[in-house]
Amino acid sequence: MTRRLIPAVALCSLFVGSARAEESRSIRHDLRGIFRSQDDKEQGLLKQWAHSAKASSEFDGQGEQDEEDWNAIQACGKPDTEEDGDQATAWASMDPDGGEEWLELTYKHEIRPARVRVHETFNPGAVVKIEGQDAEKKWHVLWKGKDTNEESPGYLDVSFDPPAFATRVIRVTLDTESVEGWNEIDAVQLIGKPPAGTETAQDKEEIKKNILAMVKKRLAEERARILEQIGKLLDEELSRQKPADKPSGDKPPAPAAGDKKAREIERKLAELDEQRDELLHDLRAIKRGTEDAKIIEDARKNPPEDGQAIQEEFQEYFQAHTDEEFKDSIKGFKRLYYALHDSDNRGMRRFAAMSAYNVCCGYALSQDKEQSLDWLEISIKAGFNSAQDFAHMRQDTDLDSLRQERRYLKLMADR
Ligand SMILES: [Ca+2]
Ligand SMILES: [Ca+2]
Repeated sequence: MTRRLIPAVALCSLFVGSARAEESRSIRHDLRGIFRSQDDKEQGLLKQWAHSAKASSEFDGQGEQDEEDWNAIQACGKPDTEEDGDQATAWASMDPDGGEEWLELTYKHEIRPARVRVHETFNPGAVVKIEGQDAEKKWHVLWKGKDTNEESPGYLDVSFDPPAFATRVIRVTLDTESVEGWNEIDAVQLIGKPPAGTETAQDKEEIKKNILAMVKKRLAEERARILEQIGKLLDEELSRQKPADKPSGDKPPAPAAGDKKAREIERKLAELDEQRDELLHDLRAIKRGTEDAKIIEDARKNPPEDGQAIQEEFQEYFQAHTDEEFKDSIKGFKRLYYALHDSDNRGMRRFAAMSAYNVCCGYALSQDKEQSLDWLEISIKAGFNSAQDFAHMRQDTDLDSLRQERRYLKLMADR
């Protein structure tokens, strides 16, 4: 639930307040597209080709062929029979019209089947039933009916309501007498939902990563497009200006107009930089929420018990920081920050702000400037912002790598 809500809500808010309402709308529209395709993938329906198979009978070839020709194993993997006909890369039963025959397929991942696609490559139309096997090895009918596929190669493609059980094994039954000649099957795709609760944290991380990557790409494109537009506007303006300047040829050219233009463009560029910073800022906040999820949960479930415990933890993480064990110190200080930052107690909030500042230092010394600046901002917002605190930041050698950064200078301005 949250995995869809968090990015969707946060990303929509990214564009609120932007002066470029039209463009925001278009970006939002594209983002919705991105989310929809991501949703399909999520709901989606895992698609698999079989990795092993057996059958009621197999055409044994007569003499010279490869042993595996026409065997059930030929129905494993992706389709590899591209032309209609009696091809050894598809499964064929022993007899062409020997009554009921079945092909049993096993897949790598257990899913709740929702759709099956049978790639038929010779005399199609003989499939009459598709079943799934439950945990007790009982067969349940998933689909039963008339195979309406008339194309070869072609697919019998059937969808149905997923059963309650998940399975890796399905069985395709054919009435080989119903369609004359060998009824050959090249491959069978099983499509279905992974059973609830089997998605791993890694899957979620992967999904989030994909969304962020797509959004970042989209934002970069958008920015390039806006810059290009401004460039064009600039060209237009400048070419329009020349004839206007000529009549007043006696006088020195009026620098005021040009200056004004240049200033206007500089202002627009600064505005774009500002917007970009805001967007990246929000994106990093989303990412941070995911990356720190475990720490946040730990802080919520097992917060330090009392002032004494806080002091001790703080000391421990500070020691790690001094020992340049930044991974540990960052994790620890984040834990304290998340545990204490919304406390009612001022003293506790002070610890939270100092912890956030120490996270910033840890990142700065690990050469992660972006995260460091994020945490500097967090610490300032959390209350690490007295005149004394700012004096400390200016002198703290931990932050030396940040001194020339635009965001740093901005945070320090007017302090
Ligand atoms: Ca037949
Ligand atoms: Ca095949």
